[in-house]
Amino acid sequence: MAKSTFEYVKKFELDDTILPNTWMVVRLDGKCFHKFSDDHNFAKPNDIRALRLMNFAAFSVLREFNDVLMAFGQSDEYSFIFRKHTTLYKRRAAKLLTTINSKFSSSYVYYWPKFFEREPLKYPPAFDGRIVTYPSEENLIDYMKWRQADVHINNLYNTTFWTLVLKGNLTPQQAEKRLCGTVSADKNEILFQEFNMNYNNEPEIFKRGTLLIRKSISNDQEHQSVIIDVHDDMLRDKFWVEHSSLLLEKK
Ligand code: DGT
Ligand code: MG
Ligand code: MG
Ligand code: MG
Ligand code: MG
Repeated sequence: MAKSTFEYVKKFELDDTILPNTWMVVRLDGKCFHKFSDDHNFAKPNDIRALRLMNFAAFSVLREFNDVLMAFGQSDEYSFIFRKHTTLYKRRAAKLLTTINSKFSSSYVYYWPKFFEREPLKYPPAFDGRIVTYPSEENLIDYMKWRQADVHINNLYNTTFWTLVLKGNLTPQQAEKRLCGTVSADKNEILFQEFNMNYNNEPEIFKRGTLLIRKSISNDQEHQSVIIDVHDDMLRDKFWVEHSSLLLEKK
């Protein structure tokens, strides 16, 4: 069939192919989850249902896209790391970002009732997304460390803040003032001295977020790959030595 006279419009589509052989990271983040978490009565500071739902939605993404090596989630965000040499969607940025985001977002809604049995979803949530490329393994590892350090800082603050409010009967304003200028050791000390709480005993999922990785399991008959969730400390270089195979290219 002859080309239509309209077909030239296709030329307006710009190329957004990402550089080959680089680490691509898609990070999604809930839109206005400050409000969304209030509207859906999330427990403070951490709602285990909400975290498990995020993990399950990310799990659906990994199950569908084999080129996603691993994913890391915390709070209302999730990062997906593609294998370095992936040619999925010819490495077109918009195609990768939008497909991952919509698979994640629709899974979040689809599986909502599985985790929030008695809490109906009041309106459809949205997630923003970005795709960032890292040229070296060192940069990628630092990215993972950056996101996990963020969990630690926020969770220690939030845990102390909400303990002061819920158990110490301070107003949010008083709790904020109390924590102003404090360092990590001070917060650990407040929890321990005043509330007999050892921060170290808080659940790992709250302190460290969730890393989804693929693990191969083999017995005599067959090899299979499963997706597992771990809450290891990625800030220790030891983690990356022990898990060096994570970043190795499987051709
Ligand atoms: P954004 O991302 O700019 O559209 O705005 P937000 O409001 O989503 O802000 P963000 O992403 O910086 O912070 C995440 C918010 O989600 C934060 O206000 C706390 C809330 N959130 C996330 N997980 C939980 C949870 O497990 N429990 C509660 N109570 N709130 C949570
Ligand atoms: Mg944000
Ligand atoms: Mg957000
Ligand atoms: Mg966030
Ligand atoms: Mg199509």
